[in-house]
Amino acid sequence: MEIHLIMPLSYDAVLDEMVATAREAGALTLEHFKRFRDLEIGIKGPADFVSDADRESELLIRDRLMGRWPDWSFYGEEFPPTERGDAEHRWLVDPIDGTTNFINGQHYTISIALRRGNQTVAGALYNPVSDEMFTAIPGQGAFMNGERLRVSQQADVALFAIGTGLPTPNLQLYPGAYQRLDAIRAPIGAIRIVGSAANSAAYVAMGRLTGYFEETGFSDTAVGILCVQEAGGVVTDWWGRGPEIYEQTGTLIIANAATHAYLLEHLKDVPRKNPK
Ligand code: LIP
Repeated sequence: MEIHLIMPLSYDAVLDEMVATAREAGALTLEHFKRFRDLEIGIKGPADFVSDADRESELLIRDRLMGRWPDWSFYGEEFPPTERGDAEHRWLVDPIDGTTNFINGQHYTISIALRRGNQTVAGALYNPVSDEMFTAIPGQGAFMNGERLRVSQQADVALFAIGTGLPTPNLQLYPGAYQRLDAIRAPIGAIRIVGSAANSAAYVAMGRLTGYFEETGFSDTAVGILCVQEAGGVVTDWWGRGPEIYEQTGTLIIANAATHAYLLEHLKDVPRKNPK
């Protein structure tokens, strides 16, 4: 009888390439970003300003990674997916997460996840403004610029710092966003809107936030989720369910254990876009 073994692959060298690629995309997008005040004189509208940078960033990442691993499929936010022969591996990329921040000259991130089946097997998340590179491989820990990350151990509710996103123009698409602030606000220490879902998750992994919740896209958060899990945090949907649900709905709690328990308790009954 023939026996087929699925060999575990080492993704260390792949991660090195992902990091180099994220840095290149960071340098490219920063060139656009530095000119955000041109928006005041109307050379371009905000949508063109950010979409030029977004699209150039995605093309750079796609060309570089697909040039190196031509059999792996590519899913980015800006262009239709590129399907390739390898049935297991695919890239999941957000070329600029935090587009509203970008338009306003504030921190944004570039997120590159490598998925194998339904697992994220390597992740690189780069904030070019602060030059912070977050990396993770399952079982090997999460790092920021090479330094090991641990989530906050804070268990005092009065000192919780909780991140979220807050839609402004498209409120009908995100029902309940403001009610949720009301539901969680007292007696916690702070609510912060970082403006990039990916960056918010990275902040949880390193303890700048004790927790984060939102209804958002999985391509924004895939790397951040892995970083938080590797840094000792908890990731579920708003009712405590796992990736089979939250990867579809994006209804996420990403937090240390104490903040996670608090958010589960306070979010379960507030309105949301995705049905329970
Ligand atoms: C958005 C984030 C924003 C978050 C949204 C979404 P985009 O991604 O930047 O902070 O609140 O849910 O993830 O549109 O900038 O790629």
